Amino acid sequence: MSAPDSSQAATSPGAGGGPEVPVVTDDPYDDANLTDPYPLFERMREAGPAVWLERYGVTAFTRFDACRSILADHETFISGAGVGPRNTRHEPSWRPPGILDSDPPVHTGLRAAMGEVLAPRSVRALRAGFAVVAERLVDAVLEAGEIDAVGDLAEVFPIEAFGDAVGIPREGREENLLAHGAMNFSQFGPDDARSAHYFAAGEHTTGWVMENCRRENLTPGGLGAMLWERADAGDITGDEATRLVRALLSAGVDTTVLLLGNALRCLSANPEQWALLRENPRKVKFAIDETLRFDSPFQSFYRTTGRPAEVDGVALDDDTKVALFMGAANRDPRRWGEDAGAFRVDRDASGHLAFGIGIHQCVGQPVSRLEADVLLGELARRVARVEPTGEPQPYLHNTLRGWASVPVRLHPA
Ligand code: OVM
Repeated sequence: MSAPDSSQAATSPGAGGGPEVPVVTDDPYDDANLTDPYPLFERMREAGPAVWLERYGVTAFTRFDACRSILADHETFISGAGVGPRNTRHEPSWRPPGILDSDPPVHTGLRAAMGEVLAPRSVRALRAGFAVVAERLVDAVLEAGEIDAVGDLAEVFPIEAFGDAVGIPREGREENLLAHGAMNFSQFGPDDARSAHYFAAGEHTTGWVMENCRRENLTPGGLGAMLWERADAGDITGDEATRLVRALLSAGVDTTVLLLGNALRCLSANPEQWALLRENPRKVKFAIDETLRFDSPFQSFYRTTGRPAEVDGVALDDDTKVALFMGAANRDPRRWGEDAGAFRVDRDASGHLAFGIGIHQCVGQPVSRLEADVLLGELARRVARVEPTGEPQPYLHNTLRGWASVPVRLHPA
C-alpha cells in the first residue's frame, strides 16, 4: 500500500464547508485519472475515511464500508437534491426529476411500478429473444474473425436486444441511444469541457427518446408498454410512465454496453480466465459480477445530507453534497483482500456496489445481467480464445468507465 503523496495536506481547515479530512488536490475527472483511476483511488482510500476534493469543494468517500452505509441510509443521504454534484434544491436541475433523483414517498410508487415491470417473471421471458440475437451476432463476429469487441459486439447487442425488449422502433437506435446515455450520465459529474462535449453530442437525441416514451410508439407486450399498463391500472400517472420509459432508455443501454466491453477487455487480457469460463460455463455469472466489481461501469454518484450526519468519524452538516466513488470501494482491499486489483472469475464478487444498494439499487439489473449472461455464455461456448490484437482505447466519461474500442481476434472453438 503506497503512502499518501505530497498532494495531500494534513487536513482541510474545515473552511469552505468541508469537514476536517485530508485534502486531495488531484482531479479524479482529468484524462489521466479517468484513463486509470485506480492509483488515485488507492491514495484517496488510504488518506482517510473521507477526503476533501479541493478542486470541487466536496467530501468524497472511497472505502467500501463507508460508501455502502451511505447508500443504504436513504433517509440521511437523500437523492431528491440530485445525485450529481449540483444541489437541485438551490440550482435548477437539468430535467424534471425521476425515479433516480427522488426520495420516498414519491420514489416509492415509481419504484414499485418499475419493480413490477422488471420482476423476475417478465425478465425471464426475455431470454429466448436475447438468445436469438446473441446466436446471430456470434455467427457474424466469428465469421469476421478480427473485430472490435466494443463496436462489433458490446454496442450492438444491447441496442438490438434491449431495444426490442423495451419495444422501441429499430429506426434511429444507433444514432440516438448511446449519445443520449452519455449525455444523461454527464449530469452526475462536474460541468467541464468533457460533459459539455457529451451534452452537445447528445442534444439532438432528446426528441427521439421522448417521442419513443409515448405509449403509441411502444410495441405491445414490451417493457415500455408494460409501464403504460401500470398507468392504466392507476398505479402511476401518464407523466410518470413517460419518465419511467425514459429511465429505461437513458439508464439501460450505455451501462450494459460498458459491462459487456469491460468483460471482454478483462477476459481477453487474462486468457487463463477465459479458459476457466470455457471449462465451466456456470462461471459466466461470476465473471459478470467480477467485471462489475473490477471495472464498475458506473463509477460515482453523489448524495446530499438531509440532516447532520457522521460517517467513520467524519461529521457532515445538513444539506451538504458527498461524492461516492463506488469504483474505488469495489477495489478496497479492506473488503476484497490484498488481491482486490486482480481480475479472477472464481472470486465471489457479489455484494459489490456497482449497482448501488438500498432503495435506489439498480432496478434494471436483472435485465442487464441476463443480457450479459446470454451473450457471454454464447461466446464462452463457441470461442476458444479471445486474442488481443491492439491497444484498447479508453472511453473517457466523468461518471462511466469502459473502453471505446477493444481490438481482438476470435478463435472458433
Ligand atoms: C435516469 C436514470 C434512472 C435510473 C438510473 C439512472 C443509473 C438514470 O432517469 O436518468 O442511472
